[in-house]
Amino acid sequence: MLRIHGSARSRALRTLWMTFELGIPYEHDDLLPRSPGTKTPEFLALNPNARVPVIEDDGFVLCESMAINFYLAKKHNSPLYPSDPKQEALALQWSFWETDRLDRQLVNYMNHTSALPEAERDKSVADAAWAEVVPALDVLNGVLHKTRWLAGADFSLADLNVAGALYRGLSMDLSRWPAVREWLARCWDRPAAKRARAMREG
Ligand SMILES: N[C@@H](CCC(=O)N[C@@H](CS)C(=O)NCC(=O)O)C(=O)O
Repeated sequence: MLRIHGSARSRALRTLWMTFELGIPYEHDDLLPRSPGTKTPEFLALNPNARVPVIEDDGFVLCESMAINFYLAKKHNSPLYPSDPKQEALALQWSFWETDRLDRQLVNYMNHTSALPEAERDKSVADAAWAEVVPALDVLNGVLHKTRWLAGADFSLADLNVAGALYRGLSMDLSRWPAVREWLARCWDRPAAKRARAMREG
């Protein structure tokens, strides 16, 4: 049985989305980031980074949300896992790209503009993050202007990983990036995505 450690209010959102796409049974350890449950010896034995998500799959332990989705999609022979090596490589490319160019930058921007209590917000952190978010979204918009999906002719793991990470984009003004806005809406319109989103927002 698959066990997912991590709240929908964390990067485990993308793990839950993938799990719902696959329609597989799972147990949920609804752990919030930095909560005491992430500091216990038992949790640190699973992920010494003290971060979520982590999965246990019949004894196999894996962290890093992008890797988890590759594993789950491949193990369950999902059509979301590109069978063509070039498209598989594109899914890797976009997942690494998102992690490098956008993932933490977007979190920092949202934390320091809205999510954190006002007294804890630091405008210089928000500004530095935004200075990296803008060129990354420019790149994504340029690509999505020419192609409907990131790896191949249909929605795939590549789209899920990047759109999952761009959850916060759903509440941002994306008018500068219309192709991103439309693609994000298409991705998050999927039933599995809506179910994951309802868990986060419910
Ligand atoms: N690259 C990791 C990042 C994991 C991560 O940073 N998770 C956050 C929650 S979204 C966390 O647990 N943070 C705890 C901390 O910052 O101490 C992944 O994609 O899984």
